[in-house]
Order: sequence, then structure tokens, then C-alpha cells
Amino acid sequence: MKVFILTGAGISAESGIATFRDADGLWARHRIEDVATPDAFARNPGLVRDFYNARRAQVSQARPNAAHLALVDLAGKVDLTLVTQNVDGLHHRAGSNALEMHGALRRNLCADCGHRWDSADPMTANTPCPHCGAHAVRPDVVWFGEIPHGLDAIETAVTTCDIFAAIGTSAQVYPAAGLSHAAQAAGAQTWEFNLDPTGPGFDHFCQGPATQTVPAWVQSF
Ligand code: BJW
Repeated sequence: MKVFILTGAGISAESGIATFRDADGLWARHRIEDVATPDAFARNPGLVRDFYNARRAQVSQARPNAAHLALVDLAGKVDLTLVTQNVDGLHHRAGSNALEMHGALRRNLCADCGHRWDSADPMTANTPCPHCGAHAVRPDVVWFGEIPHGLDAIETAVTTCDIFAAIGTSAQVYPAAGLSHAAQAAGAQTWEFNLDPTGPGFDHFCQGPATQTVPAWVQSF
């Protein structure tokens, strides 16, 4: 059985990582235009680096929760494609081989030459690229207006899966928000796991915190 899982910030909320669009989320405290676009980085790289340095530090203190761990178990039961919009790396640290479509906070990206490298340190104006030596470091995350990673593989997997599940995402950001519709149109049974339903595109809704609903669902396979 082919299962496609799409996760969002809600799966990491119970690990202590803020979501984006909930009342206490990141976008209530920061303007997207100031921190999450290429223009923002061009205008004020220091502000953008500080925003992501703080999040990198926060994520280093967090641990995968029961929902992340349940998806590791699911990979042993079905043919699983796990795609996450999260940049926190918690699926990776739990032991899942997740496709991180919006990038990863644990990596730097050279805005000059495109080289990527792992780093746990704060980014500064003096951080050199180990490949070209430029001082243009940015986080390796996908901002608005940039193209998410792995779209060809995602499209193939989403249109051939038997079951599609979206866990902890508000379904407001494209192209991720369109994946449940693509899966449903291709004949998959679609499931949503969230505190509240986000709209059409799902045949089944499981209400509640992901650490409770996801492990229970995984047990049913
Ligand atoms: C729980 C829970 C618990 C809480 N248990 N649940 C019009 C104008 C301009 C642009 C566009 C436009 N229309 C469309 C676009 C494109 C744009 C877009 O979608 N904009 C919309 C806002 C309208 N998209 C893009 O620009 C993307 N690129 C693109 O389209 O390229 C062009 C292209 C694509 C394909 C082919 C060819 C060309 C790029 C989008 C990049 C998004 N980047 C961010 C930041 C990443 C770095 C960072 O982390 O800072 O990604 S934005 C932010 O939102 C982040 C997230 O991954 C993403 C999604 O958020 P998510 O995960 O859904 O979180 P929340 O907070 O929204 O929701 C949390 C949910 O959890 C809630 O529902 C809660 O209820 C729930 N929850 N606790 C279960 N315990």
C-alpha cells in the first residue's frame, strides 16, 4: 500500500516549536515581507539572519515527539513517501527519510554561488562560504517566490498513492496546499489530522493534537 504523508508546523507544535499562522504563531510577531522573501534578505540580511539564528537555536533544544516517531514506525508497515514543509529537521532526527520541501534550518546556503553546507552556528555577515569564500550566507530555506524542493518526485508520489494524509498544516501555502486535491483527483483516500478542519480536499478528518491522533492511526495499519 502506498501512503503519502504531508506534514506542517502543527506536527512539531508539541515539541515546543511555534507554528506560523496560529494566534501565537511566528507571523503574529514578524511580517513575512520582512523575514521570509528574497527581497527581505537583499534589503536587510542582518535582520533575516537574526530571525533564523534564533529559530535554529530554538530547534536545537527541541526533541521529536510521539507523532514524528509514529511516522518512523509507519515506514516499516507501508510504502511511505513522507514530505514535510517544516525546516526544523525533527523528522530527520526521529529517523525518517523525509523530503524537506521548504529546506532545512540546519543548512546554510551561499547566496552567491549556491553552495550548501551543514551548520549549527549562528550566521553572520562574516561567515564565509567554504566553496567560494563569499560573505553572503543565508539559511537553506524556501522563501515566498522561491521554488520548493523535490516537486517532480512529489507529483509522482502524490498521484500514485492509495492514501494521502495531511498532518498539522493550514493548507494556505502553495504548492503544498494543492496536494490533497491532486491525490483525491487521482483516486486516493485523503485524511486530515488537525485541531480544526481546514477546508475541502479530505475524505476523513481526525481532530486533536498530532501526538495523540497520529500514533493511534499508525497502529491501525
Ligand atoms: C496542530 C497542532 C497540533 C497546531 N496537532 N495540528 C499570490 C501572490 C504571491 C504568491 C502566491 C500567490 N498565490 C500563491 C502564491 C505562491 C506562494 C503562496 O502559496 N502564497 C500564499 C500565502 C498565497 N507560494 C510560494 O511562493 C512557494 N513557491 C512557489 O509557489 O514557487 C512557484 C512555483 C511552484 C511550483 C511550480 C512552479 C513554480 C514557496 C512557499 C514557501 C513557504 N515558506 C515558508 C517559510 C519557510 C522557511 C521558514 O520556516 O521560515 O514555509 S512560509 C511557512 O508556511 C513555512 C511553512 O512550511 C508554510 C506552511 O505553514 P504550515 O506548516 O501549514 O503552518 P501553519 O502555521 O500555517 O499551520 C499550522 C497548522 O497546524 C494549523 O492548521 C493548526 O491548526 C495546526 N496545529 N497545533 C495538529 N498539536
